[in-house]
Amino acid sequence: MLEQPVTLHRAPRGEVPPAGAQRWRVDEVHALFDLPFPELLHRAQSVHRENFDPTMIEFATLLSIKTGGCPEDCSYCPQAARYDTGVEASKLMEPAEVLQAAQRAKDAGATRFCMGAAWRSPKDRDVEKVAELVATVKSLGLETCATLGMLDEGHAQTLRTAGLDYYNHNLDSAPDFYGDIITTRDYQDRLDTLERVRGAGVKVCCGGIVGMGESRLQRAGLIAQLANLDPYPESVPINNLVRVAGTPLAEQAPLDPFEFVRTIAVARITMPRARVRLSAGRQQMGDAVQALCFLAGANSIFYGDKLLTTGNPDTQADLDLLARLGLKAGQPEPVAAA
Ligand code: SAM
Ligand code: DTB
Ligand code: SF4
Repeated sequence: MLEQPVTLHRAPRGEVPPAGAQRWRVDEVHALFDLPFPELLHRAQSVHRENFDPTMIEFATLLSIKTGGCPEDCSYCPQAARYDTGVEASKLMEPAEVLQAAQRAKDAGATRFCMGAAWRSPKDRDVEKVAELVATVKSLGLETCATLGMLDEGHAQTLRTAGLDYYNHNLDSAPDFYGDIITTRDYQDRLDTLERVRGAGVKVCCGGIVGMGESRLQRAGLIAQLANLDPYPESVPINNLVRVAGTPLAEQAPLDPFEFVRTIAVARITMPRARVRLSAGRQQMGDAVQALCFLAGANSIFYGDKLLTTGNPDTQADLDLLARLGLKAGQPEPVAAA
């Protein structure tokens, strides 16, 4: 029998956790990352089964409703105006075009539709227009999600009223690595937006990117931040860096794929009832690694031939992969607590 030194769900020394919150210390999360691979996967799969039908995978389709020309300096991002990536800036899409794309996504089997805009933060009139898009997409019976940058007071409420189910705003990295990646806004700005989203009654979709040159301890730091949000996000996208020519991270050495799988497993263990999404980077990943991610507790993917500006596996390849693995597309809902 292996020694099992990792204690789950402990409060930080000397602190009483708020009611309902499960506090994770970074060293506890790091200890999960350090477990032998089969042990980590076994734990993650057990947690997954306790909380979800482990054969059900969410299909979320992305649409870039406003591409490129962004004033921010996120080192990974092809849409930052300051990097020469070949992405052309475009205006906000018209409702009829978005409706068509959402209908196509629905017909192809998606249940969630996420609209992304390359803004630092939207203006009031942008939010009004996106609210119209949200209502249009919602009328098709799809779950709606938007990612528009930082939100002001009132913006989240307007979107909620229009029918927004989720707002995506990622923490992206551990706090102590963040400054190496982005300088034009800080970690606290992100936390503030997440609080406004929560406050408006919109569900939170929040995750990060791995493979940007961070250490394992910093990956643990990112997961601890996410897991300690109170409550933790309903939806957690884990992105593997897509290395885009022209961005400062274009030449970053790829992350060991098993380390990506470990990140998914640790997210599942620390956020047992979240939808954990195997997000950007699938096109570069291979089927076997994706299968390991599902085993590690991923129960959502971005589905559609494109992410925002970069590629994603063809829809048919994903349908084939699910069939080969005996998985089914649907909306994973946490099972009732025993
Ligand atoms: N502009 C808004 C913002 O930054 O919040 C919304 C769109 S932004 C493209 C959404 C997320 O996409 C980022 O927070 C980041 O996690 C992810 N992302 C962007 N470029 C990526 C890349 N090259 N590889 C992996 N994930 C990426
Ligand atoms: C998220 O966490 N990943 C998505 C979505 N939320 C908006 C975006 C991935 C973008 C990958 C690079 C691109 O296609 O531009
Ligand atoms: Fe702009 Fe968002 Fe890209 Fe950062 S991640 S450069 S804010 S589009």
